[in-house]
Amino acid sequence: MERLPRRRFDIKKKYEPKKEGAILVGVSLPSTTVEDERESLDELAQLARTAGATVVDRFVQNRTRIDGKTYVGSGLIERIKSAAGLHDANLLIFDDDLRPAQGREIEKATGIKTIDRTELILDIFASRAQSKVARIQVELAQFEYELPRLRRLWDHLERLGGGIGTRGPGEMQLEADRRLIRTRIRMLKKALKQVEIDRAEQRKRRRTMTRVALVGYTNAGKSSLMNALTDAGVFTEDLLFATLDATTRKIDLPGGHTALLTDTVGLIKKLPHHLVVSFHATLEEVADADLLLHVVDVSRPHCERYLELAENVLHEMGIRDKPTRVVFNKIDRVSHQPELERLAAIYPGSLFTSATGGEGIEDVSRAICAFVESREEVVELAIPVTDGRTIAMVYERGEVLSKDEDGERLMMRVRVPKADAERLRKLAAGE
Ligand SMILES: Nc1nc2c(ncn2[C@@H]2O[C@H](COP(=O)(O)OP(=O)(O)OP(=O)(O)O)[C@@H](O)[C@H]2O)c(=O)[nH]1
Ligand SMILES: [Mg+2]
Repeated sequence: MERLPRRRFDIKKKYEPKKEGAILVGVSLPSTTVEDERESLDELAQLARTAGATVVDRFVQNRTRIDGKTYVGSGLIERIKSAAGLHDANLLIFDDDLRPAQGREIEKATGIKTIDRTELILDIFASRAQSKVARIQVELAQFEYELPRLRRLWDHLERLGGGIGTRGPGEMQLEADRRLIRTRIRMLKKALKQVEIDRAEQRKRRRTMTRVALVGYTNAGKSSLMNALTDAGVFTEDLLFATLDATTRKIDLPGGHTALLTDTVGLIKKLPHHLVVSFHATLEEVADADLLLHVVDVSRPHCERYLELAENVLHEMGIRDKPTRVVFNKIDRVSHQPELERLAAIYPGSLFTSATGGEGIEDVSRAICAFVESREEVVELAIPVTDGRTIAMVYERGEVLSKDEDGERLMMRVRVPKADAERLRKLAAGE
């Protein structure tokens, strides 16, 4: 991969979350219920905790429409200001996207650093990105997000002081930085293109195997399930977005079958658009899968909503109509059996597991196995030894189980995807 130039400043460290006392602010519009917004703020609080901030207060305002200038009304801005003084808060987190000018106005009115959900998620991703690919993807999303807000970034420096270098925010400097960021965005995109080409090549090589991807809301237990089914040993944690990069492992199934299992990044409501775009290489692993295991944390109240929310994000990414099995995970935390029965009735074919306790893991293996069997067929072919092209294709498309030769023909027993079976039979017969 091409070496990227060193960055002149680090926009990652926009604030020091460890020291921050945060106030959360949400708006309940006529299209949402107050309960919806409360739930959304609970999740925002979890995100804030994941970023290392301490939530000291929260506000939800009922409004018929958003205030163009300060997002919420001036009365609430005053209340937030006094609450911040009371709790010694130094960060406001808005649950919805703020326009750059709105963020500026709120900071002016309160004197407190203000970010929105997107910025918070970007920050979490930035601090958690481990692999080179994840780091490139996050950096790209951050720069794309920051570019139109660069003026605001400099305002931060002037008014709130510190953080990112201390150079003067002159217009020329601003323009120079914009150019620098644009150049870097181009380099990052180029590097990601190469990753996508490499991964597509890798997938092509492994095409004969059925591909299964674990998807679902963040913290549902996807990585834990991956570890229970394979020896991948991926990182799991009780905070959001523990996984940012895709991990793929071969999984051995009953009856000598195999498949490829991929664990990938968790989904969340209002996943920032820039992240969806820049995580294309990672999400392509999902788009390319033959079967999705949609993991849901069944111990969360209204768990079906998270199923629906994750499905919506998948739809937005253009992933729809894929064979899917729902996996209700963390059953060890549910003591109310009728609830599980209710879900089983609503979602036929769903599976129930405890990834950490071990229950139901074999059912998942069996479900994958049944899917693999439904897609594959063992065919017996007799191919003229002179037909190198068809023989090569057999090796490319299938798994050769046994072979024999009588001088003229090559007799093979091959496991191939059902979609290829008929074609190979015809080719072998010289049709
Ligand atoms: N009690 C219980 N805890 C579980 C189970 N499965 C996972 N966990 C815990 O739930 C937390 C999240 O698990 P992960 O496997 O990291 O979840 P994930 O879906 O990969 O999350 P992201 O990568 O952040 O999207 C961890 O603390 C796990 O130990 C389960 O079946 N029962
Ligand atoms: Mg994970």
